[in-house]
Amino acid sequence: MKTACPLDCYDGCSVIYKDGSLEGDRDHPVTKGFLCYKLNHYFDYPQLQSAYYRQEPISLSQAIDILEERLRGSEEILHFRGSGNVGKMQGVTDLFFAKIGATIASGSLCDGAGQLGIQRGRGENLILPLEQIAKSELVIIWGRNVSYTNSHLLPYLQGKTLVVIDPVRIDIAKHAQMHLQINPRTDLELACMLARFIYMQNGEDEAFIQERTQNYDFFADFIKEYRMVPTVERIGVDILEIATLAELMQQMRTVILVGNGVQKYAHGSDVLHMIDSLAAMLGLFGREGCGVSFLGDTSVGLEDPFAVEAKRVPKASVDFAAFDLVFIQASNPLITLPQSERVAQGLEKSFTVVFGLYMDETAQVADLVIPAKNFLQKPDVRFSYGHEFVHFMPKLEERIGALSEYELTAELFRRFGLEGLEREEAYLDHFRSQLIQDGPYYKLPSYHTTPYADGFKEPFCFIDEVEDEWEEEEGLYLITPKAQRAINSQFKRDEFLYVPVSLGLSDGDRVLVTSPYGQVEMEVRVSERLRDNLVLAYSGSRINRVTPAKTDNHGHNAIFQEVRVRVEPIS
Ligand SMILES: Nc1nc2c(c(=O)[nH]1)N[C@H]1C(S)=C(S)[C@@H](COP(=O)(O)OP(=O)(O)OC[C@H]3O[C@@H](n4cnc5c(=O)[nH]c(N)nc54)[C@H](O)[C@@H]3O)O[C@H]1N2
Ligand SMILES: Nc1nc2c(c(=O)[nH]1)N[C@H]1C(S)=C(S)[C@@H](COP(=O)(O)OP(=O)(O)OC[C@H]3O[C@@H](n4cnc5c(=O)[nH]c(N)nc54)[C@H](O)[C@@H]3O)O[C@H]1N2
Ligand code: SF4
Ligand SMILES: [Mo]
Repeated sequence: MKTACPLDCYDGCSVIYKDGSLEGDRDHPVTKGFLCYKLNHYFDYPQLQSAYYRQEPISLSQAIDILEERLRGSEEILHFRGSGNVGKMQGVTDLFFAKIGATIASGSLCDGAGQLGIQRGRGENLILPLEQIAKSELVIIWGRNVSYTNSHLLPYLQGKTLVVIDPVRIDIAKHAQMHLQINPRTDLELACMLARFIYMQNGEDEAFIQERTQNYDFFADFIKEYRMVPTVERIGVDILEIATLAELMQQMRTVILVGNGVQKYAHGSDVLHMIDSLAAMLGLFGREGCGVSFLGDTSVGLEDPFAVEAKRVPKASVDFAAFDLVFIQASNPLITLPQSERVAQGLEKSFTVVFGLYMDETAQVADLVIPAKNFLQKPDVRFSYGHEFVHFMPKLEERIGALSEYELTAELFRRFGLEGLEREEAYLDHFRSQLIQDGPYYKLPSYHTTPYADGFKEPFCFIDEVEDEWEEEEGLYLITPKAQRAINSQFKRDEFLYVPVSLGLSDGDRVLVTSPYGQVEMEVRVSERLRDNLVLAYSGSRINRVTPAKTDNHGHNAIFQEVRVRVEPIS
């Protein structure tokens, strides 16, 4: 039987389920027969076998009784839904929480800043289909660690000219023709310098600019405001490398694969808007073998039956202490939210319910833990931000003692005497009816072989100002990207602090990492892949003890890397 991986990943693999084991779907254009560590080891990580009240096992029906009683007795309720499973049916719980007047945590811990920057230019963040990546000549991998987070794309990159832009010498950089190992947080400046070279060489696509864009003159004035010598110095790479890349981009069919890495900063949306503006200047949109691919917006043209009106607070800076009851679903905020100490204090003050798969850190401190069914035990449908394919996930296993998101919602509707919940199949059909069917596959409603070939909704709007209060600060930059064998806090985490050789530390040393937001003790691994001014700790480690519980300039997205840290050996 076919299903799909439920994890928050570009690849959205198609999975064959046979006699209780999981295999990659050989016929699928993305999956090509292999899965990654996470799904290959899915059953090695023990899932909850019971509900718990204050750490004592209880029955599922007792757990729901307690939940009901607590919900009825609470005035301020927060629904906090993460991305432990990205199936669409996760959203069904919003229907209940909106009906009882709860606040819903929204905004993004992830790609929200970049998404906004793209919308400001192109209007919509359409997914770049794989066929266009296949037709490209030059692929610029910009702040995306494809070998770890997007490994099914690797076959599509063979034979291309590869350029990597990343402060870390990531694996794919070894196979690249160029690696611009820039200083962290200088992507906007780099895109600006590339645009300057193209402008000076009259390399822009005049017809495209004329027909499809507005305000190009403002953009041209704006990029001239950045003085070349100090800007290149700040970026920290040779000016010749920048000039060479600008030339390659003018000569070749170019695809830019931008990842999450560039936008974990206060001005994250401006970074994507600038990269998009650089691409628009070259006419890379709506053209074969060209385009900018970020984490694509799967909601374009999709009517979501779970969209609700509710009070909202941004996830990154949420104050759990302000709520009597916090209902956490598919998330492990004690590890994945910034400023962990603040998260812990907030959760301590509220009645915390965790609805999840594992006895993770947050479940360990929760008052009530309700086991969720895993992706094999409930029907669902998943979209992916990395390609156009949509997968249905039938229910393949029976499971008692756990609930699906739909089942919990239905039970709460019943207990609270609410109306308006449709049958589970009706929601799945609702999604199905909006998809494009292409042979054996379903594709996104917004799928187009060459996105933007018919133009943008409004003419492309170039960036012409930037709000950024960056200042030179004491301390090391913190890079906190995705680990190879984990999905954020799930599966095999990597707990080390990676430091450059220049710090004079050795493998196994213990250090105290400090920032204005907290501190954490970590074990060191020395890495030759890092620039001297940065340290690296993966998502899923305890590094969020030092990251800021703040949002980007638009009050929406987390800014995990907007921080400098001190690293001191512990003797
Ligand atoms: N194996 C694995 N796969 C995953 C995940 C996981 O946890 N593990 N998580 C999933 C999720 S939720 C997401 S959002 C995606 C994200 O996946 P990616 O888009 O790959 O994002 P990151 O791993 O956060 O960062 C990617 C790269 O950005 C670089 N970087 C950091 N700061 C900067 C900077 O200032 N400038 C530039 N140019 N580069 C920078 C980092 O060194 C890193 O190589 O991955 C998904 N896939
Ligand atoms: N330092 C640092 N922090 C980061 C990031 C980073 O790069 N660096 N990345 C951020 C990003 S991009 C993201 S997307 C977030 C993700 O952070 P989270 O949303 O917290 O996601 P996970 O850690 O993947 O999942 C947490 C829990 O989901 C539960 N779960 C899994 N499947 C199901 C299910 O089917 N149903 C239910 N009810 N629960 C389930 C499991 O119990 C698991 O413990 O982390 C953010 N935090
Ligand atoms: S985590 Fe990503 S690469 Fe791994 S099986 Fe799931 S979709 Fe595929
Ligand atoms: Mo994410």
